[in-house]
Amino acid sequence: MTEYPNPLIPGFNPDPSVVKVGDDYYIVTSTFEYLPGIPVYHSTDFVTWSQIGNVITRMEQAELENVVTAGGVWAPTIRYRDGLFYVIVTIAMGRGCMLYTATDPAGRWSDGIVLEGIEGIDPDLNWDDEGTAYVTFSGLITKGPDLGKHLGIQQVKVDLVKGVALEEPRSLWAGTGLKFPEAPHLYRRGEFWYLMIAEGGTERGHGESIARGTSPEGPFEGFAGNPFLSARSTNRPIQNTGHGDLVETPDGQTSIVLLGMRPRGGTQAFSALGRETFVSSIEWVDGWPVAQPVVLRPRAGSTSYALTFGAEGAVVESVSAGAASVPTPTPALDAAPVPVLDDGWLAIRRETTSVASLTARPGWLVIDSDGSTLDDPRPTFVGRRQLNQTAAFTTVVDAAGGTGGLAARYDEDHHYEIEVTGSEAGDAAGSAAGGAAGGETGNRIVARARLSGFEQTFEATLPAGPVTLHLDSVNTGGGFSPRAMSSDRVLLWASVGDAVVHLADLDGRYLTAETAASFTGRVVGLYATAGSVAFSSFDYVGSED
Ligand code: 6LW
Repeated sequence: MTEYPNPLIPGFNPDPSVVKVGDDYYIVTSTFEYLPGIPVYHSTDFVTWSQIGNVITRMEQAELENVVTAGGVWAPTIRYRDGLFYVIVTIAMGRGCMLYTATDPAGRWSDGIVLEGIEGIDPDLNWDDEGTAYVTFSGLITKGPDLGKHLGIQQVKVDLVKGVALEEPRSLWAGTGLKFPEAPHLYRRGEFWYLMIAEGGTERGHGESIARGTSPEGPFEGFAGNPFLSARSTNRPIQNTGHGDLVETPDGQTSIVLLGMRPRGGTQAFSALGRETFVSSIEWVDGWPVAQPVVLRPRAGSTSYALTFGAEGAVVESVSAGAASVPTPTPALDAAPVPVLDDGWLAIRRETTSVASLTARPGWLVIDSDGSTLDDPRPTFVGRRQLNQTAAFTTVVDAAGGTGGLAARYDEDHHYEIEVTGSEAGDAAGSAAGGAAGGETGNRIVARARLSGFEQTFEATLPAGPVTLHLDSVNTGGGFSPRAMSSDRVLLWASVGDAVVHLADLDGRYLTAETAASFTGRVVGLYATAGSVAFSSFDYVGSED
């Protein structure tokens, strides 16, 4: 049994689904309100993974402009049949059950069609021997007067071309009685059809259960060993394990690709990175799956990359050896007429191209503010996933024309940031407002912690010129103290030449999946809130310290 790395795909990558086509493996994950949506990761050995594209690259594919936070792109399933890749997904509190197709999983993916008659989440797609397509889904009602009601695991036969259910949903199974039976996947194995689901909710009670029958429509008989996989009530480093998908790995074994979290702190309470993608192996005993515990097996060494913004787009100046086995900056999907950011950058409820320009000022990424701030649902922000438990992000910013900086974000209510207002912008704003900034020279630096209605700012000044901004996520040092109960500390600091200001040392627990609870993970990136702000680099160094 091969020991594959864990996390398999680090950072904000929940609800993984996997498909094997020949010797190639593809994994997709959830992205909620972020665009581009549904990253596609590729591997041939199940060890080295790279992002080859995204399914949702155009606004009109998903209509996420006004989707509520914690809604949006939930739980895609990727499948392949007769030369075509299919991704079926719920746009929760939005368009509903959507189907996208592509001949090349790197893209371009279709505009997508709504599958009418499927009310619920977490759709799975499979076909029987006659080619009848089945969508099996979790009957959680996410809108209307029955919001929150759960109908168990449901199924419909569908016409994939017309985009309609061919029957009223049938109930298949409600699991063992744990809350939220969801994430169903249907598999053919030998004489049986297996219906695997997640149960217990996506938090610490999460687990996987399975049932089997001789027809894809059931009836299904539950496994006596359910839930056959769970980390609940254990002290394993990887918790919340569930929402899995089965695949035959290169070692010839069955493996389960699933979500998990890595909570830290004295009581394993807070997960900075959110829900990540992990893998574990399965043995079949008497026709039922026996799962190995999901073991922490991080890749050796540190992960790092350094980006500069040249005329060709974001130029990768360096990538560490470790980073070769995790998502790294890749060329943009579409052969764009102008340089655009690579597939690993994310924007919020809008496309990255509507936020950042690589041509406005050669050698710089420029963000023009539209007056929004990070408290707004659609800020002018582009960022990347934090990939490691310990991480250092650095950027160089010229804010002579505005206000902007570097932010760590879970959602509009939970973010920490450090920003610069350059002297020209500060003079203009200060004079106009008759405020204190007027007449000052140099850069005004503000660090801000914004948490669900609370806000704290920290201020300093630095000499004029481009400012280097730092956002570090560091280990609390362990032990048992109020500080050690948290996931990490977030340090915000800035420098111009030899002048350095350390503005804030913040408790990271407020930017974790358990606290923000908005389904996403930690995304760190660049933003502007006034005028026009330019960034010349974006560097990352991460480790599992
Ligand atoms: C997803 C559901 C879940 O649809 O959380 O972990 C929801 N499981 O299956 C959003 O990620």
